[in-house]
Amino acid sequence: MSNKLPIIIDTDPGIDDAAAISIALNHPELDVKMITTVNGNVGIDKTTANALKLKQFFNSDVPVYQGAAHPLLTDIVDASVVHGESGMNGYDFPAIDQSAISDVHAVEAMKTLLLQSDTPITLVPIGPLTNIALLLSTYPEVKQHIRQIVLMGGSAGRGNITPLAEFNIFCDPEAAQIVFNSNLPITMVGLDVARSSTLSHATVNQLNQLNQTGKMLHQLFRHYRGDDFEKGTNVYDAYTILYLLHPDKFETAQANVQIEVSGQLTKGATVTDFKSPQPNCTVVLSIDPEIFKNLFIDSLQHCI
Ligand SMILES: [Ca+2]
Repeated sequence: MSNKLPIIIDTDPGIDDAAAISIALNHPELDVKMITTVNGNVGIDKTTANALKLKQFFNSDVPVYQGAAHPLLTDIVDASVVHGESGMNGYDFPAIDQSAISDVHAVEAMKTLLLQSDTPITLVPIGPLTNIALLLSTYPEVKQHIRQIVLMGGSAGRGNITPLAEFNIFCDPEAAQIVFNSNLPITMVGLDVARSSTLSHATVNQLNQLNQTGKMLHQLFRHYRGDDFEKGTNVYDAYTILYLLHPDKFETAQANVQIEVSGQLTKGATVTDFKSPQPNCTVVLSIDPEIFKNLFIDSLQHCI
C-alpha cells in the first residue's frame, strides 16, 4: 500500500493554480487522485482546458473532470484581467486533446472515488468552493471518506478583490458557507500566509534556471504580475500543497470562520473569530519567508 497522501485538487487554473498543480503532480509524497475544475479565474471551459494543458505538460495520467459552470447563487466574477484571456496566458502550451475531457461531472466523479476509497482522501480546493458545496450537499455520505479539506481562500485580515473579501470566497460565498459549516476538519490557507512570505523578484527569476517547469511558471508569473513583477509574487494556491507536506513549518491558530453572504460592502468576507469557543477551522497565519522560499524551490526540483 502506498504511503503517499491521497488528494483531490479542485481548481480554476489560473496561474498560481499552475504552481500548486505542478508541485502536487510531481511530489513523491502526494498521490493526486483526480483534478476537478470549477468556474473561477475564468469560465469553466477555460479552467478545464488549462487543467488539461498542465496534465499534458507533465505527461500525467491524472483524470480531469469538469465541474460547476456557475456559482450557487451569485453572478460570475471574471478575473481574466488578472490571469489573461485564457486564464494561463504567458506560456505557449501545445494544443490539448479535447477528447481527454470526461463527460462525467466533477461532483459525480468525486463521489464515486470517495465512496470507493478505503483510505480517507484530502480535498484541496484552490478555486471557488462551488463543486465542494455541491458534493457535500448532494452526497453527505461522502463526508466520512474525507480526511480533511485544505483550501486556499479567505483572510483573517483584509481581502484582495474587495477590502474585506478574498477572491475565491467572494466568487461563491454561499458555497463557502456550506463548506465551512460542514463539520469536516477545515484548514483555511488564506491571504495572511501568502502576505507573510511573498516571493521576491530574484526568487521568481531563479525559477527560469531551475527546469522546464520553473521556466513555464516564470513566464506565467511574469505575465500575471505585469508591471508589478519586480515587487514580488504571491503564489497563493501553492501554499495549500506546501502546508500539506510541511504543516510544522507554518504558524496556525484555531478559529470560528463564518462567511458574510449578504453584506452590502463585505460580501465574501471570512469573519474569523479567534476567541470563539467553537472553532470550525485551522487558520494558517504565516511562515518565515526564507523557509517558504526554500520549500517552494525544493518542491519544484521534483518536476521536469
Ligand atoms: Ca485558484
